[in-house]
Order: sequence, then C-alpha cells, then structure tokens
Amino acid sequence: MPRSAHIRSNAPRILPSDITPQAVYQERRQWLQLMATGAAGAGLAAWAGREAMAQTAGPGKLAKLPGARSAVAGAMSMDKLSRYADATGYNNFYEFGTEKSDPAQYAGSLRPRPWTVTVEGEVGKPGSFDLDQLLKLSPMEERVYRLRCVEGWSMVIPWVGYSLAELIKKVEPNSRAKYVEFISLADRSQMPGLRNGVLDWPYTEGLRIDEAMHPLSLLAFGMYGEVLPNQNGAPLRLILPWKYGFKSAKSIVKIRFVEKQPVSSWTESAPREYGFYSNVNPLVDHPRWSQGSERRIGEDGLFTKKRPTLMFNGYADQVASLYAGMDLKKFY
Ligand SMILES: Nc1nc2c(c(=O)[nH]1)N[C@H]1C(S)=C(S)[C@@H](COP(=O)(O)O)O[C@H]1N2
Ligand SMILES: [Mo]
Repeated sequence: MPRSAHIRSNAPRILPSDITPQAVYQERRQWLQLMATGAAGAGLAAWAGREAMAQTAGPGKLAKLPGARSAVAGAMSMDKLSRYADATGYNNFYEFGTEKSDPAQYAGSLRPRPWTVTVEGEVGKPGSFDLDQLLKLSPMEERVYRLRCVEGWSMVIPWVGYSLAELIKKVEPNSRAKYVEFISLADRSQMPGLRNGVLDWPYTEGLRIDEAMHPLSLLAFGMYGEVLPNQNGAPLRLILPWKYGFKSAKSIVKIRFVEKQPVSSWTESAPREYGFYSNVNPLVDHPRWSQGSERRIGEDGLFTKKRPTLMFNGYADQVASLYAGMDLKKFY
C-alpha cells in the first residue's frame, strides 16, 4: 500500500467495543460443544447449519445468500466474528478512495448487476459468465476466514461462496496455464477513486495455478448470510485467507490464464514491498514495519495487546505444502 495509507496519523479511529453480542456468543459455544462431543450426524449437522446462519446474519438490508457450513479443512475459524459494522465500514477498496471509510461512503455508485466475468487465455473453454450463471455454478458454502491486511490489522468474516477451483475446472485450463490473473472493474462512471493515480488501474492480482486451485481459495459472493455489500467487492471477489488481504481482488470482471507470472498492481507500484506471493509471514518484515503482530479490528482498546501473526495466517496445515522447498524470504 502506498505510504499515505500507512503512516497517516488521522486515520479513522475504531472504537473499542465488545464486538460479539451475548446471544451470538452462546450459539458459538453450543456449536463448539457439539463439535467437541464428536456428534456431527446428519440431523445435528442441519441443526448446526441453522445455528451458523442465525449467528452470521447481516443486518437484513441486502438480498439473502445463505451457505451451508463448509466441510473444507480449515474453512471454519472459531475466532470471534468481526462486527458487521466493522467489516463493512473499515475497508480497502482504492477504486473508491484511500481512506478506510471511503468505500462505505462512496461505493453506492457501483452497479453490481448486471455483471459479466470474462474468462480468457490458456483454457479449453474461454467465454463469458453472467452473474446468475456463476451463482448457480456450485452450492454456496459459508466459510469463516481470518483476513489479515498487510497494514497489520485483521478481521474474522463469514463469507459465502464456493471454491474458485469449481469455476477453474469448468473452463478447462491447458498445460500452459501456469498462473491466473484477476482483473477488477475499472469504470470511472462508477468508481470515483480511479481519478486518483495511486495505482495503475485496473486493479490486477495473480496467483499460481495450484494456489488458485487450492480448496481454501474462495470465490465469494456474500458475507454474513447476504450478498456482498459494494464496499466489500460486490458482486464477486476472491478470498485467500493465508495471503495478505490485497491478494483478494474485489469486483472481478476478468480472469485470464497465462503462462508467465503476472505483475499485480501492488507489485508494480512498489516491488520491494509487495511481492507476487504475499503469503502472511511474520518472519518477513515489510520494509517499513514489522509483520510480527496484528491488531484485530474490534478488539483494539487502548490497552489491548496485539496478537502475534501466525505463519500463513494460521493456515499452514492446509497450505504450507504448496511452498515446499521455496525460500519464502526470497519469494515474499
Ligand atoms: N479491486 C480491489 N480489490 C481489493 C483492494 C482494492 O483496493 N481494490 N484492496 C485489497 C486489500 S489491501 C484488502 S486488505 C482487502 C480488503 O477487503 P475488505 O475491505 O472486504 O476487508 O481487499 C483487497 N482487494
Ligand atoms: Mo490490505
């Protein structure tokens, strides 16, 4: 992220608050107890699913988009959920401005429908997908992921979507498809921040194909049981919980399969600061600050201790094998 976003001292203050209402907390405890007894039979799974939905309901202003509790390993963080108000009010979406409060304030001009995603490059079946086609492509799952921003804060959000692999399989990548590039919408009539030259638009991100195919890589259409609010990347975005937040591109319009490693917008803007991999790694400092700890948004009272940042954001059991033998200081 550019210097301005990180060292600004008048950044909006997050008020310390008790983020989880008691009822929600109770439900979560019940669910944990259920899991602890190993009682995950069909009936109970349905019960747990209902509890999960009750637990993660949004404020009810947007269209409902429920998802079944995910069975993907690592998909259900047991950490306390972030408040919906924080998840939708403290955002990075530079197409709407660089202040954390800008996306909530200005993303109303984004039109998430109708929406088309174009798939091109090294695939057997290139083409365009309409949003409604994508919504029906695979069953929706709810996944509670920890998301850590490279700026040193994190949140815990119940996303709704399905593995990106489901879409990738449908378009049949060929043997030259070594990487996948994701391109966000860049429309000046909808995105006032594009007038600002802070990044080279459109916002572009990239993954190695095996990272993109990993079951934890989520193509998200919703959060808190509803469709995505505009400021969170409506109508569809990526969520990769083991990578810094900026790898999770929002409002995607194009997916391109390529042979050569693509250059993302952040790497282009500051290659020393933002590498291609950008795995959460407490051992690799950002050139201007440590990555060893983080503050959980909603927990940050004046005297609240920061949390230690975990390797791969705590998802090492699931993803470390993707990087076996790689020097992760070199490939940061
Ligand atoms: N198109 C686009 N995608 C983006 C960004 C952005 O500015 N534009 N910011 C990234 C960063 S830095 C983070 S931390 C996450 C924030 O997601 P959230 O606002 O839903 O928490 O989105 C990522 N995806
Ligand atoms: Mo970020």
